[in-house]
Amino acid sequence: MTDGISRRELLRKAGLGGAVFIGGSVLGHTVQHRADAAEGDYANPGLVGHSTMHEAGEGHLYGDIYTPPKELGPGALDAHTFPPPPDGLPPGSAREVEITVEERLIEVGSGAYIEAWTYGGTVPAAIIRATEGDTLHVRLRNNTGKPHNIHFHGSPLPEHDGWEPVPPGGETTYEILAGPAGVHPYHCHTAPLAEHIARGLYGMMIVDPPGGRSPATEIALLLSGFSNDEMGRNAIVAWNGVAGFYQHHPIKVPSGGPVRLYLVNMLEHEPMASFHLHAETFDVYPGGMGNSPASREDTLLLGMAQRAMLEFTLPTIGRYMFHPHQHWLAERGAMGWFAAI
Ligand SMILES: [Cu+2]
Repeated sequence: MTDGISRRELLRKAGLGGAVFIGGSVLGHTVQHRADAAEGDYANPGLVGHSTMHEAGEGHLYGDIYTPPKELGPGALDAHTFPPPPDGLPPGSAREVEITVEERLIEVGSGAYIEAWTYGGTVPAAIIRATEGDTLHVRLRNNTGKPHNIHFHGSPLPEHDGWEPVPPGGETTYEILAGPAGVHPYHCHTAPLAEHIARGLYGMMIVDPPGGRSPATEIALLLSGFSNDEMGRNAIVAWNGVAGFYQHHPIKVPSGGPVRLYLVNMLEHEPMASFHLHAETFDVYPGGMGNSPASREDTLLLGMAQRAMLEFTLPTIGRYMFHPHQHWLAERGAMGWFAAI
């Protein structure tokens, strides 16, 4: 603040607000970030209202920046945090999946709203689960004024690749052969692709091997970000769509019990992100594929659309932090906790 006038107000008065802030975000992101924080005056994505991004620096703990929307209780993200269990249908079953593209105003952090494009009204979309060899008939209805579609990763039939736009009001049905066993993203593939993803059109498909996997507490975490006109791309970063959620509502797992984590990076505009776990290491199955782990790590680097299945055990009761090891991502909402109980 300067004489009661924020820097942003000064820039706006000078007619420079947007341009200077965009430049600042590219050339001096951290500095601009802290200057904004000192003002306590964060603008928001979507770009309605103001977030409660706290002041950075002394007096605040690592990751204690975004708070989740107050209406969201501890179980609000359960459908995304805990994947639906396998339903027991025999391999080779046919599955019907209905997905509608809808525009929604979504609160991705307390007071921070994004004008989202969604599959089924949520960001991320609902988790799809199938068994390798199943056939999915995915009926997509586009209830928006813009073309959209769905492209599935994995090995679907090339004629159902999903890149062709589905026009406003249109619909199509994709026939997707589920596989290989692993974890695969699905997302809109309509140009401009970066915007269609950054606005929320993505989800996770878990494909089980025939016979299933060993018992474990299963968790799903999808990393993505939300833009902001003044701070630039990915002003907010979130696991499962809500900044700061798992910092305020730790994911409970049984201490000493096996945990299986399905991890997907859908963070547009960033060449790399990572998942780092404190106080324990994990087995890595790249793409969730393969029958034996490729490595043992405590930090896993993931490019855009890369994913992995991690297996680990948290041996003792306590809190175990997780976050991208790109701290400017963690500090924008992607720090969280496992609580081993
Ligand atoms: Cu789209």
